[in-house]
Amino acid sequence: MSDFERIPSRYPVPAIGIVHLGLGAFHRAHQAVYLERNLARHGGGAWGLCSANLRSGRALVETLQASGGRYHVAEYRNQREGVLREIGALREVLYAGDGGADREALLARLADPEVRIVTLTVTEKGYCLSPASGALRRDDPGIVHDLAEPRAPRTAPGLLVEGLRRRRAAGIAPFTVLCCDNMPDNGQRTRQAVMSLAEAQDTHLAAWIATEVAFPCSMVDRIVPAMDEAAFARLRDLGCDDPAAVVGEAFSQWVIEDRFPQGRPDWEHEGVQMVADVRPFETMKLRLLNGSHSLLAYVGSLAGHGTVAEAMADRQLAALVHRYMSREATPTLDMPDGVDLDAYAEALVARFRNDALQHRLRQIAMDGSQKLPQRWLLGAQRLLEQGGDFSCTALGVAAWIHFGEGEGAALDDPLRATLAALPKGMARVDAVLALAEVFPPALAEQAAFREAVQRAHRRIAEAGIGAAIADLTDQGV
Ligand code: NAI
Ligand code: CS2
Repeated sequence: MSDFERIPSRYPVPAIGIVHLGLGAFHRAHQAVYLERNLARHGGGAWGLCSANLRSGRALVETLQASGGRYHVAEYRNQREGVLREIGALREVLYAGDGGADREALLARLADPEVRIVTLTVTEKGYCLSPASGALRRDDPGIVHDLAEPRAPRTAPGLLVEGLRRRRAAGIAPFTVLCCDNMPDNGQRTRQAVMSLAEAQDTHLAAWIATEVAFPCSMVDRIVPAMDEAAFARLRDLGCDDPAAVVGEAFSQWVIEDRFPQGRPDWEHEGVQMVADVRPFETMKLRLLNGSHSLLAYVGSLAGHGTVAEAMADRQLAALVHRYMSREATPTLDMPDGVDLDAYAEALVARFRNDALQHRLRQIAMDGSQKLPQRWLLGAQRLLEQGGDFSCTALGVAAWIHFGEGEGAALDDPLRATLAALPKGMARVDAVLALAEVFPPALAEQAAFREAVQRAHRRIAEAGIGAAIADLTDQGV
């Protein structure tokens, strides 16, 4: 017997004050939910959403256009309890891919003076930045296009630049750019992409952006697995037959740097934390939550598991995560007074064990080249400096290398072609570590790091992933 609180969306149609790029599952289950609750409390208001997909998800856009932007979010506390929330915050839904008509509508919306914030969840690869350095990848096909045709951009950075150019030309104040992707210093990385593109086309525009546009950082957190048929079936059991619905955990957190010159919703009342410096919260989450997620994704996949909850039910993997959290992530964090990292880690373990969510390891394994720097490698550099242990991180990197070799050309990663061309077997380790856009040379050239990854890779090849895990967990944690 399930016990779900049902919350309808009932308030006067709000004005559109925010444009979102990247209408994916997480946007629908996180930012849109905070805005829904804010709009409901205000009885409408100025912060309605125009949300757009730029390159995929046309069918979802058409589904939401047919429903007037309405869809449902199921927030699972456990298998039987939660909240089923109707979302009415999406006032406009656009598909700007394939050079469609919606791209001009999106650009017009970006130039609308009523729009004062642009948020993004376009995945780590959507910013066209080198994961290790944060520099714009000028060889990215989308960037090549946008440099040649800046008035008809395809990439998220290109759309931001053209929207800002139109506002400047019309004497309209800029919008604030709020990145909601899992990147370190995500506001500054977004700024880096925008500035690099703007400088290439108009130094006066670039100078205006540099002085007038705010790019606050944010830490975002809610586990939102990709939908599958089983998830839709469980929603139908709740009486919710909605092809645009998403599911997530009950937990949700949003920590935002409070820099919004053109104003923002008073979303603190919905639990958003407005702070001066997001970085400690962002690093904590990226290394403890996301670093553990990626460890489970690669080691757990090699061990034959399919979901996070299944992997955490494996005693050895749970012990590996505990060792990684306590010995390798936590020692690299500098937190403000009052933050209890042990309690945060314990809460993460409980969240990972939530079997109401079918969070597939393969989804987390996606785009590893874009994720590992902020989840493991920056921490490993810190551990090396302080003489710390990084055995779990080395095992994770070795497992990622084995996982990628096994996937071959089917690897879901922007560097799939580069990785597929690398040698197989032991020679692959040095070749992968030599990828400077993923592994900072300062780390890859450290013999202690390189040899630890080589040892772990060899152990997996010769004795199997179970033995490699046991080497670390049977030592006790
Ligand atoms: P999703 O697959 O449902 O949506 C991905 C979105 O990114 C889609 O709108 C897609 O069109 C867009 N996209 C992908 N590649 C792009 C590119 N190169 N340029 C422009 N747009 C691109 O994935 P989901 O769950 O919405 O996650 C998206 C991002 O949200 C993640 O990469 C992460 O940064 C962040 N996030 C996700 C969480 C989750 O549990 N799903 C939790 C916290 C953050
Ligand atoms: C996951 C994240 O897919 C992944 O890489 O680690 O999307 C994770 O679910 C979120 O960051 C949780 O907030």
